[in-house]
Amino acid sequence: MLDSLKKIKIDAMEELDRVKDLNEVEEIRIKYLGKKGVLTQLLRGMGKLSEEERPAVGKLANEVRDFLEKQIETSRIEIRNREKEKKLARERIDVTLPGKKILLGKKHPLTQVLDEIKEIFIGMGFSIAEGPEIETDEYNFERLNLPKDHPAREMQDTFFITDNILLRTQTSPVQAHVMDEMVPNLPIRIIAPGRVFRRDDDSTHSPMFHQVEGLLVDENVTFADLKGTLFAFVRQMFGKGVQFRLRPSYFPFTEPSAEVDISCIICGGKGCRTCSHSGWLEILGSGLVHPKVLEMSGYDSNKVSGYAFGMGVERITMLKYGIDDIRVFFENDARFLAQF
Ligand code: 2U9
Repeated sequence: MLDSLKKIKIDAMEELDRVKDLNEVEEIRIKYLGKKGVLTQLLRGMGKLSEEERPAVGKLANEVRDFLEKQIETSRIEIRNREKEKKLARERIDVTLPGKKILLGKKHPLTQVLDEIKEIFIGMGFSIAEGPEIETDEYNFERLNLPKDHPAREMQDTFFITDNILLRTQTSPVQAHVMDEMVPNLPIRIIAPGRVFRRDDDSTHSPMFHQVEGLLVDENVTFADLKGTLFAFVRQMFGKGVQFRLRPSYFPFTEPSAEVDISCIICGGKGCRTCSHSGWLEILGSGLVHPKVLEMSGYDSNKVSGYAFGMGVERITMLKYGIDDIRVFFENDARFLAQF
């Protein structure tokens, strides 16, 4: 029996030397170590052995089994390594193939336009001021010459939180805070970009939208300064060829007040649906700061004057890109956003 065990070991080793793939290794394992395998069968016959013979045969049988198990595992590892090397030798990296495109996110169109607006005013010496989106009635309305019973409050249907706390309807309270901090220093030259909230909801009005409002306060500020600044802005924003006009208007916080129109950038001024066939597009409101507004912050309106303006970022973006529904900005549809 000892001889048979030695023979099994030699036969199995010879067969293992010739294997070509993992399947053949498995066949050898089953043939020798499987339930009906040669070694297993032989061990079953051990019962017939005498007490003296048994320990030596048992010892050798265990050794042969351990040895074969190790050899089988070694063969497996060798075959896997050989296959890996063959695969690597076959594989060639084609450096002329186009690379995989990495999808990069980009800025939302409103952020792009807001950044452009900021850049233009920063270029003209303005600083950026920011403030809270939740405001008091005092700063959102009263300090802008809109007392509690003022009819112009109707123009800004408001989300009130309590009688005196509200979601700001404009960014003007930011400018009022800045004036409080600055008084009596001059000049004030700021823009206040940010989110504002009104109870409005249709294709051109959203309950949340973005404004940029500007304020300049100094000695001897005139309407000509306002016109020059806004004209410079319009030319940088919409191009050199665009026409520009001021139209008298009314705001409680400016006097006199004017709306700014540009020649329609869709039809060039000939008249189309976007400009309601007028040839003009209203893009911002403006005026000289009302003396009462200056006085409420502690400035002497006999010595100091200022101009202010305001624009809706959504409206500017819609006009710039010919978008006719404000809601697309907030729907997060990648097909829309990918176009910018
Ligand atoms: C202070 C004093 C005056 C800001 C101004 C406008 C004119 C204006 C609208 C444009 C479209 C708001 O987004 S919109 O609906 N704004 O027309 N805003 S003057 O005047 C100020 C601001 C702060 C202390």
